[in-house]
Amino acid sequence: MISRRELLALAAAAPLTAAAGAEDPDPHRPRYHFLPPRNWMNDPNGLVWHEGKYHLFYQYNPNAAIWGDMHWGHAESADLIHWKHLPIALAPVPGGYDKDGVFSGCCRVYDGVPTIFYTGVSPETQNIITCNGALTEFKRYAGNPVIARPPAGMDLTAFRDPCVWRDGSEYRMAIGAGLKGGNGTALLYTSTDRFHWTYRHPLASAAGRDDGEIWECPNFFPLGRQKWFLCVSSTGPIRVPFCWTGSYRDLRFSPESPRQKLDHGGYYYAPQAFEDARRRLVIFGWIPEGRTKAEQVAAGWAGVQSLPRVLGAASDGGLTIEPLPELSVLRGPQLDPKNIRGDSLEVFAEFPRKRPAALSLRGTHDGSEQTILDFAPGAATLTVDRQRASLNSGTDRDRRTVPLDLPASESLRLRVFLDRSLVEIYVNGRTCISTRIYPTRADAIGVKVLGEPTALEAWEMRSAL
Ligand code: DQQ
Repeated sequence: MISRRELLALAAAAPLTAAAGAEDPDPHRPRYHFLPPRNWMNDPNGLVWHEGKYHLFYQYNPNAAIWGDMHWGHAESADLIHWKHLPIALAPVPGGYDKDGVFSGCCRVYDGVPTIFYTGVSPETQNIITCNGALTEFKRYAGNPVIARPPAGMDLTAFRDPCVWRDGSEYRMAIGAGLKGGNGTALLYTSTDRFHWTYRHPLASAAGRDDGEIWECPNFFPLGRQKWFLCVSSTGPIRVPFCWTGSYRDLRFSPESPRQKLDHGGYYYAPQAFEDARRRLVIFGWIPEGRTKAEQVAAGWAGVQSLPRVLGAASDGGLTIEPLPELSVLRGPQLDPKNIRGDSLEVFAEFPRKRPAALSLRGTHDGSEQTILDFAPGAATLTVDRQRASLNSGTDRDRRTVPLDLPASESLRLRVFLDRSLVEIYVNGRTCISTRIYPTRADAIGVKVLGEPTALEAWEMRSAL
């Protein structure tokens, strides 16, 4: 284990500009997924569309490529794909209610005013900041904290990450929480003016330990005409975003679908959803690194946002998850299916449902490095095999088998977005798997397709930053 002091020393020695671009010498740094120019990023925050621009804020440590000293970084975009970095939006105020960190939260536009609801620490309190139209000026509400402590009599392990919505003329807030010795829960508050809040009861709670001991970063949104969507980032026994679709009546959410993992890769976490300009429910999630802290610090950056994903209601009551269709603007030259090579690609492959199939990515000529996506038709699983993903034994190298929601009547449709050290896999618009790989060899750019694809298309991807 490397100590925090050693890490900070390494951070001080790390290059301060690991900026992306054509001359970027860092072979692992993604080119079309969002990440800040340098240092640490985790949760997406405050996603909002206002005055013709999308705003993406994010948990940011401006001092090092490790978690700590939480600020809100900021970027804006016209299309959710190409981002412009803006100055840091929010910093802890010494001696203030967020002196130990500006934690996660959301941004909503009420009466024309972009309004941020977020958690200040410590202790964890809920606070409000209002913004100008360009979201470049931030004014702390004089009455902060608007929720200064957990509900009376509740012993909590966490009390953070407010998600706010409107219900008629009133306002609602769900706060991520964990009951000491108990389960994760999302606590529901109501307000008539969005500044004064009253605790009601849990909006929803974990049914057991398996659903999580703390629920972080709740997301609660209407989905289609009838349903609501709840997603929480669950910690312990596994750290993963769980979601459900269901009904919302009398200020309570009742799940009507089986619990679904929003991503099966073991990295994606703390996603945040919002309604985009076309009223689609779009979600971004944080994808952390899969290598040692020392390597992250030496690289000078850590953490990537997923591509924007569009959520929808499936006919069986579950969720559909698709990459934002406009991402096709990033497609460069289409590649000959017999000779697909590169570290920055989109690959679409369709296979018969009943036959084995596999796709190998980032392979060297001798195969000593490669990552294999292996479909087992009998079990209807996809195994992501990273055992040879990198010759660097300090990187994550495991095999993970993911159950697919794949009826016998459907062919297997794989859409794979490879962005150097990041792989995002979409299977039949229902299952997502995000993983990290760090090949060491310059010739680790080979792609091989095994099986009998009925369709195979690939494109080089352009940089988005
Ligand atoms: N990250 C934030 C918290 C949140 C956690 C702190 C989830 O607000 O609960 O950086 O990754």
